[in-house]
Amino acid sequence: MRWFGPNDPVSLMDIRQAGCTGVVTALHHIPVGEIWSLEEIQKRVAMIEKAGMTWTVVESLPVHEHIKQQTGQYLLYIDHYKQSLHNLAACGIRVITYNFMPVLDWMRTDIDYRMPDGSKALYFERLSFIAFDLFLLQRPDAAKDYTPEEIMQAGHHFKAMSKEAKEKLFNNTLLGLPGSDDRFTPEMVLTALKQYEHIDARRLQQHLFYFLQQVVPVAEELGLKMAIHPDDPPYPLLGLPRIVSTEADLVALMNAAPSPANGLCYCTGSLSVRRDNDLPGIIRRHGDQIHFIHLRNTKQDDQGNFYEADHLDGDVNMFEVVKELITVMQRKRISIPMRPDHGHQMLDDLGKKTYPGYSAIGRLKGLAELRGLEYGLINIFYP
Ligand code: DNO
Repeated sequence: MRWFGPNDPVSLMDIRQAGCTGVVTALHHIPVGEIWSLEEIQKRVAMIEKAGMTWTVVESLPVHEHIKQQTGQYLLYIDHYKQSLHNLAACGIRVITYNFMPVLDWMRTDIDYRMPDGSKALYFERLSFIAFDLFLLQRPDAAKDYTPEEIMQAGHHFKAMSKEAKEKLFNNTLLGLPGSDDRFTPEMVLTALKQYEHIDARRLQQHLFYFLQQVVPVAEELGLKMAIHPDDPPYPLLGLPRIVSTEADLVALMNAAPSPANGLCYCTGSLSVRRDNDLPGIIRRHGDQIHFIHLRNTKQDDQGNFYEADHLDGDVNMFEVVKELITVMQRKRISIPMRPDHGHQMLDDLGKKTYPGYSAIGRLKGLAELRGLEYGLINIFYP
């Protein structure tokens, strides 16, 4: 399971009791771009080992915005990145997750979406998102990205919202920005977006390829596995390019720096929001390059709204996905680290404040279901 570090309200013991042996974490207190020192890494390793588990995956070693934009000190930040990889390898950590999404990481409009059973899920509502973009952020040129029909509907939707609802929408939408404990103003967000004014998808892709060509050989030499996380959701937002959304994107980035070290964080929750992504097929075709697995389900309607469904429910055929993953692991005789991604806020967690999607009980439930599925499949196909 993922652990956000000593300030995470979900403790290492909670994670252990959920049945985990490996922990996924990051040094969130180190500013993006700075070197992760041996001392800081070792301290974290010791904390996790004291709790009877091991730190198996880094999520994330974040990529500085200057690297994505190829501006300012980007060469220095790439050197720092390599040094952090050296230090992580020296501490025995092998899998490094990162993403190449400009400005925002994940994006949802509602983090308290009520399920019929009273539990809460994360939700992306397209009209709310359009209303945020047009009327709260007031991004110049935003209207170009939507149809007249969508703009009209978003206008009605926005008018019907209370002042509190608007404020909540604004804050929720910006939770995926790094440093989200701070309050953002529309001006701050618009300034960040402006940095990408002249960077289209092609250019951003070249920046990613350059980064990979620099970093992957180092990772390979150190015996590390790099795992890029797909865009969430997997399409352009707020005028920003997104280049890790489709199978073709994944193939292009793997071909840009061919190496066993240049691989994927296979995230079903992110990839499934595009209906043209063939999830089991991606495993069949690229299983050798999957270094880390996020299992999560989504349920989408025809308007493009989606919520995070129970792990075994929703649009992802989890049976097929887990079956394909087991096939890869059995063929290669390896175990690929997996974590249940997100979970509903439920039971005692309803009164607690945790990172959106990362309460304990919902993830524990997801993990238990996924392990049951895996156990059943292994016993049927590989008795
Ligand atoms: C959200 C996560 C992402 C992920 C990063 C990886 O819940 O899946 O924030 O950790 O994109 O770099």
